[in-house]
Amino acid sequence: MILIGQYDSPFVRRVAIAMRLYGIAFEHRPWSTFGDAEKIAPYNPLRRVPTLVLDSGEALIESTAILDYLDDLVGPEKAMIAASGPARYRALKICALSTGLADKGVSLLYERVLRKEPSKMWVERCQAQIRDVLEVLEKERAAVGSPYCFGERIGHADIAAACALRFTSEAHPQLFTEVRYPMLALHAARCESLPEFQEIAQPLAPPSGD
Ligand SMILES: N[C@@H](CCC(=O)N[C@@H](CS)C(=O)NCC(=O)O)C(=O)O
Repeated sequence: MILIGQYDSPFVRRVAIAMRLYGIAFEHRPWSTFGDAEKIAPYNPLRRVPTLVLDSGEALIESTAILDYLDDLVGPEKAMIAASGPARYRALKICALSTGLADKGVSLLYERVLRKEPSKMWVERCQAQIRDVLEVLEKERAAVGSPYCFGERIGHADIAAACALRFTSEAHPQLFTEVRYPMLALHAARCESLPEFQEIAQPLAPPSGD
């Protein structure tokens, strides 16, 4: 399998970390969505990452759909999410809040680096969305005493949250501070100390508007 995308993307990173934790081998093509857009296009007309090219040549897109495929591959015992019931839909909600946080962080970053004059309305909206999601995630994390969101084992919700938090702290350091979100900071630190997180990391390299 070939995973396309750079590890400064919280979406690519969550997929790559899951693949490492599952022990699924893959080749990595660290193509940039802007600089290498035409290399990505034959696999994904949206020119977005992550894109996972299967051995059959078929390409999967969207981190959540890619993880769904990988979960199926490893089977329900190994899958890093409950197969059904409340534990599954709660985990999917944490994943959605985390990837939504990352979406808004990416949007806010593009607004800053790609536009000569950022839209004040859009910037304020993204900032409010980011702050409110962080507040909710902080409360959710504080309510759970276990090392990870759903017990002793790391899951997709933990990975999605940690990847989104790292991206937010690099792209918008003023929005994510340890003082304001201590439980999330603790969660991020716990995940980032794992070898898979340390190996699969890349400092943020935003596109430039030039
Ligand atoms: N919902 C997508 C989001 C992926 C995404 O936003 N990727 C960014 C890189 S961090 C990208 O491809 N940006 C280029 C673009 O949207 O044109 C997912 O979960 O895979």
